[in-house]
Amino acid sequence: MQSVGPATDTGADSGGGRQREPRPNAGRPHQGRATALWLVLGGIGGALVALAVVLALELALTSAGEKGAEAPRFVEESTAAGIDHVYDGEFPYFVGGGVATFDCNDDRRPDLYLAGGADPAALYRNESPVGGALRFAKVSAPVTDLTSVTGAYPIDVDGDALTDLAVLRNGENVLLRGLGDCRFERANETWGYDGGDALTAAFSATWEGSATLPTLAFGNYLDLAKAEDRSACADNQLVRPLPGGDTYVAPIPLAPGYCTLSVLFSDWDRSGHTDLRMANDRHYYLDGEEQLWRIEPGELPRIYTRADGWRRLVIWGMGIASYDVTGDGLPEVYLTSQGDNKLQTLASATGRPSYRDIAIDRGVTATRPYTGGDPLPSTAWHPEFQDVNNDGLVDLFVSKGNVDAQPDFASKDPSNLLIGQADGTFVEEGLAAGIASFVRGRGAAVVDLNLDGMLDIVQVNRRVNVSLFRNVGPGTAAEPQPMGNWIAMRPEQTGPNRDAIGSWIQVRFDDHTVERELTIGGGHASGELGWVHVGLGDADSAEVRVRWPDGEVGPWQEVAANAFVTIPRDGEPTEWSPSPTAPTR
Ligand SMILES: [Ca+2]
Ligand SMILES: [Ca+2]
Ligand SMILES: [Ca+2]
Ligand SMILES: [Ca+2]
Repeated sequence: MQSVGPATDTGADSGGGRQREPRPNAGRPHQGRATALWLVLGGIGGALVALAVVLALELALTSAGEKGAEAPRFVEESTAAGIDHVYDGEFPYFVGGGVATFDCNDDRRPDLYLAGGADPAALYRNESPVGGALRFAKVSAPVTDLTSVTGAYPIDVDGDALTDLAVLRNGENVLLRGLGDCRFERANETWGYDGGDALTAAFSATWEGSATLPTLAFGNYLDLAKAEDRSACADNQLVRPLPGGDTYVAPIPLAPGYCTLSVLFSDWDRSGHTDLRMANDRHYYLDGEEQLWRIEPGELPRIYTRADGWRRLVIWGMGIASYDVTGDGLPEVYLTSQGDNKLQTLASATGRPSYRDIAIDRGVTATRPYTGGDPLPSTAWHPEFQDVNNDGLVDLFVSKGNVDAQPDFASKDPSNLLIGQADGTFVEEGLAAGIASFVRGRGAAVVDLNLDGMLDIVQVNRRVNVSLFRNVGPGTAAEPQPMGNWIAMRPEQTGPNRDAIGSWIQVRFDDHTVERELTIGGGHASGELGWVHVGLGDADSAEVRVRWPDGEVGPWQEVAANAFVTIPRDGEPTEWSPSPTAPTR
């Protein structure tokens, strides 16, 4: 265990202004290749010619490096890893198909809970050796093998340090209380939660004020009792705890609902409290739009209106990803849809929720398939910002796949891996990365499944097995190679909200600062709880600071790169090393 003291520079709150000498790109693969080539050519004589060749090669590689960051390679190995699971069923299981990634047996490896639609959901325990091929073991139990599951989100509802699950269903939603060793118990009655009977595919949660229990938001899709009526979207629900209590009271309807498929509590204006964003599917509503609800503790929810600055946006809203792409401290919002996707940025710094679209500027519209030859528009579901090549620039994964057999949309519709560039744009690298396939993707997670510091991808698919992509960097399945430095963090506090949801983690390295908001919600029917990953490029250390959910800001603390670090609220960052092999019971 290694802990490190506070960094010398406590810096200004805004961060990012501090300059350091840029590091030389020592250890970059192309330099090794160039040196080897020089030696070979030198050996066969004509050193001067060889030098010229090397210089030209270096120049070409350098300009290529400036033009575009490299994508890592992914190896698909779900069957070999022991996963045999489909998301299946006719309408209404055309939407949903999520995965919850979280640790259920305290080895800090992310385990998987996979929605099955009409088939049972399944829990898989992660038995992957560190840095090795992925391996999972199915954990069957009646309490988790529920049918009619559309998605799930991990959350420690009762603050006992055992992660619980919010299971979303066509029918009654179920809260599962974690008991350890990947066992769960139904907790709807214990916590006073009425799971209702709606078709739910969206979830988010926030801790309001000093409440013991989180406030839960459920996004409901069609009202199936009135499904013949095209405007029959179900209302959504806000579920708050009894003030000062440890049970829930009757849900508050969030009406009108516009066939919601993703919801997210986020502090969009950095005011210190979170509001509730909703992505809604225009396929079924008549006069609907995207929505943002103001959620003020102790007050009834209120929809943001034109008078507040909210602008009407009508899309086939499927998924939400929130991340500060522009680096000004305010998160952008990526919204998946059919055809073009949106990247919303605040139109002004006035604190009004007026957004404009910068998806075209940044190269993230991802409108049509990039390979496979299908000319029709795409159908996008789960978006997620993560740094998959550890170069310090965030990348964007978007799962894709036809709703079922919609003729106006692409049937060969590969998921996207948009690699972030130094100029702020993104470049499609799904094909080079090896994740291009024509399965119908749904929910997903970009998460380090084998604890080697490279983010892997799990994607739930309609009717066919889950896709499980292991990130091998520039290497191969047999010999993965690291691709850049990284840090994986977990803030922890005592009391309710142990995972410090609502925190902002700031990571400062080289000449920039990355900020990440800890949220539960968004995506498409899929949630993650665990290590927060930030790529560091060539930096061999970083300074880390947490703005805790109540607004208190911790000190800058230096941490070494390539480590898993817990950040306790009242203590120093502590390195954690995984045991090389996972427990297998
Ligand atoms: Ca685990
Ligand atoms: Ca718990
Ligand atoms: Ca990157
Ligand atoms: Ca990995």
